[in-house]
Amino acid sequence: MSVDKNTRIDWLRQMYTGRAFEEMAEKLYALGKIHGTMHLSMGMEASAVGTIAAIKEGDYILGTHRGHTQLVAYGADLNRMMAEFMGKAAGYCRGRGGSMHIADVPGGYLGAQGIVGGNIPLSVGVGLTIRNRKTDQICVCFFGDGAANEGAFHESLNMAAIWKLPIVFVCENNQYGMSMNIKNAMAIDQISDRAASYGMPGITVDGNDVMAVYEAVGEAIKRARAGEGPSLVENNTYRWRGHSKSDANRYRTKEEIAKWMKKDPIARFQGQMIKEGVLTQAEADQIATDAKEAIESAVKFADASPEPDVSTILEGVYVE
Ligand SMILES: Cc1ncc(C[n+]2csc(CCOP(=O)(O)OP(=O)(O)O)c2C)c(N)n1
Ligand SMILES: [Mg+2]
Repeated sequence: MSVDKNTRIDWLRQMYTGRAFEEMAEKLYALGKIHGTMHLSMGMEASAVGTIAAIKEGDYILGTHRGHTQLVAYGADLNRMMAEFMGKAAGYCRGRGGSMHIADVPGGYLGAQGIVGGNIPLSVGVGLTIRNRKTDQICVCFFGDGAANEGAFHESLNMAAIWKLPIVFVCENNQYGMSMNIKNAMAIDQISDRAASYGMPGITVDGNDVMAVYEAVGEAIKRARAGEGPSLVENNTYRWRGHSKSDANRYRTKEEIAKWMKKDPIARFQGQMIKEGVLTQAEADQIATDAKEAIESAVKFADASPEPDVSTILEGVYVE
């Protein structure tokens, strides 16, 4: 599949922006400007960007607790995103959602998800809605390897398959569910093998190769849009940081982390483009600088935004 130069440069920009957002979020957390916890996806950028590159306007995305680059790739406004992380009134959810519950429902990003696997049954509802509307929309549902061991995963894939719903299930297999390696959590080598038991196609791809992800998800989307039903795409990848902010990383070796850091999806994609002669090192450096500047400017915006007014605290509370 050939993808034009400008589109590929845009993917690189999105990956750099996702990385820069997380580097900044990590700093702001350490400074006490972001509260709660946070799950960083550094090292997994190609999975988010390659997947979202394959959707079109009007489609739906259900994100995860590790979804910052998913949001960036979706085209979230960085100012409103940063304000949300910092609990400010100008945030996407007026500062109430934060990293794990940020959503832009009008735009189609139906939300990050703090309940592991909680978005998988929701995607069945989204798929059913699309089918009832008779539009050609599709829904992409992200989740992790850990979520693929939950009952909700199995029930949802079964229902999506029997009803031929337009859903692409995207498993971001980063090899760990919290501190447990996938080898201790399942007896199969590929999560995509599970697809066959529900009667849908399943494929495992190198999740650090943005083009491979784009192609696999693109095929699955084509199928979903044509009314042929759901698919499962497994993006094999790795998170560089600990599970969350409270993780001391004691369950994996420095060597293992270093091995995966050598497979950095950004350096790899950039290196390919430079080798092909469609990008220069200077242009790549500029993209990286622009990404950092965009994030710094988002922090300025968020810093200047007021805290939500206390008088609004019950707005959006539906059960008292
Ligand atoms: C239903 C539920 N069970 C447990 C948790 C605690 N928890 C948060 S993230 C996580 C691990 C999830 O692993 P995976 O699905 O592989 O996603 P990853 O964190 O690796 O991106 C767990 C157990 C939760 N948030 N929700
Ligand atoms: Mg995982």
